[in-house]
Amino acid sequence: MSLYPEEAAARHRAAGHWTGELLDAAVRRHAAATPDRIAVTDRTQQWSYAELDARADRLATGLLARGLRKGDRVVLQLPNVAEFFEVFFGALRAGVVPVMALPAHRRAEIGYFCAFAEARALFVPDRHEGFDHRELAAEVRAAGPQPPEVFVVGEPGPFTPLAALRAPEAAPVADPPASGDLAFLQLSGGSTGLPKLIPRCHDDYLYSVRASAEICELTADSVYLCALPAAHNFPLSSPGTLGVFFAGGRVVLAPDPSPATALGLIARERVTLTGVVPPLALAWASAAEAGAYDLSSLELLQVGGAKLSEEAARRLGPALGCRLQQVFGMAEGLVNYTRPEDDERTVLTTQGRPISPDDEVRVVDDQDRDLPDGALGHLLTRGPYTIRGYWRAPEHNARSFTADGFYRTGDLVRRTATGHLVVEGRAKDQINRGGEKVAAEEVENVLLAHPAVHDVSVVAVPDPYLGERSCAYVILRPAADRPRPVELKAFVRAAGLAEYKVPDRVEFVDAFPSTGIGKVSKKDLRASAG
Ligand code: AMP
Ligand code: DBH
Repeated sequence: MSLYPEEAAARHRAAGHWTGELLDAAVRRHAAATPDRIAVTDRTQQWSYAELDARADRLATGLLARGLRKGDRVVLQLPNVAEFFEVFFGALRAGVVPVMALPAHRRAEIGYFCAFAEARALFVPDRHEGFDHRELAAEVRAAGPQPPEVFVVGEPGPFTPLAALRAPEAAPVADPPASGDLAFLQLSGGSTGLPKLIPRCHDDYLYSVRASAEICELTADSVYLCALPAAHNFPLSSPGTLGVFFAGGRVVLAPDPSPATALGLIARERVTLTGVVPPLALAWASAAEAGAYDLSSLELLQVGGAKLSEEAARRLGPALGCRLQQVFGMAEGLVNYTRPEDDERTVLTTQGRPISPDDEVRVVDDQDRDLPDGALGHLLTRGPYTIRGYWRAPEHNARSFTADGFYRTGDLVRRTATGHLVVEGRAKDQINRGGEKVAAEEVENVLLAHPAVHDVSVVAVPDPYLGERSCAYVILRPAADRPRPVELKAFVRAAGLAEYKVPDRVEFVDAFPSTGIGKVSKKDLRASAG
């Protein structure tokens, strides 16, 4: 099944955007040309391109030997360890499709991904940040009708160690994937009750990675610090780890993004670029201003995932002694960058312009009528690396895409005369908690199941550190004893949702403000937060 209309695919090939190569082709190339160059460094390991390439091949062979087939899905929940890329590339080479879960996900998310994607396998660490992922895997297995086989990086407990999946010798893949095939399923921050899966193919993703590497001027001397979770679209592809592998550079994996760890790694590993979300950038800036870190190798700090204020933007370059780049992207596709040639004002006050000359950007009013530059409107986009639909979600797709295939991003933007975009807000029902997206409906659905809750509305409230935090406005059932806010938070946690989705605040109200047509007015709720 093709992910793009044939006419569009042919155009992207003719333009040279889609090359027919697989996403990991560069790893194989570098392994042949410069086998001993280091590809990836984590807390305890250092793998050359030859080693990464060989491990990926052995893992692909191992997956097929276990009976997995091209097109089968697996859920990948690994933190920033070198094995993340062994499994990711190994799966891609076998044509097995990883679902890119985050380490912060818990029973609700992982269980849903496994069930919805009919996953054959689940990859987890033993423990990460004090949490035992083997226990999570056991709960997921107990809940589903077709439990995935669990592979563990580290102490396997009752499950299979990753080492057992590595074939002793790599064998050629009999039925290799094609560049237009589904390569992996990326996650959407979402605005609906259940998270959406984003089907990306080799052609579209590789184009975004390759073009990003060019825009960011990556070379074989680039050293990228991956401080955000490796599975996230920003550090994976903008240009991220895949961009660095494409250029033949080195990826340094930070076990956590704290200033001490990250700035220490930048100094020790002579990191040249990294990408972070705004609150993290500011925490690093404070630590750099206070501490004695040698950050002289750092050339570029990328900031994206949530809006960076002009005031914060002004601080970052001087504090970290490097150039700033704003990145406004989405796992569905479109990515915007400020460029090295942009003037200072543009870098400080816009979220960049699209990667590709063939990215189509429309800014429209509520009736989908195009607006002139400078006007605030809904951002719609279509292009050589923006999906045409979520995976297995026809009803949702009818709402999220126009009839002619533009993705409705849910972002409210202005376009400048130079084609740069300024993100001014959001129309989608989501909280952007410092780059971590929370779908209001997902949290509302959980709270509605609480016996004392009659109705609930989860909205974003401004926060000086994260930009936004979440607040749940709750109407109680008439006879209910008023639960304490911590009890409702614990209820969300107990339902198995990731910690970042637990409402930061809970407020009890008698009624919700309503819009003219009787819908809850989240705008008025947000305004009442104070
Ligand atoms: P997702 O669809 O989950 O990949 O999240 C992408 C969304 O993150 C975008 O649609 C924006 O709402 C938000 N976003 C990403 N980068 C930026 C940025 N630089 N400024 C403002 N919002 C951003
Ligand atoms: O927030 C995002 O999803 C994001 C931000 C910057 C992204 O997907 C990207 C760059 O590619």
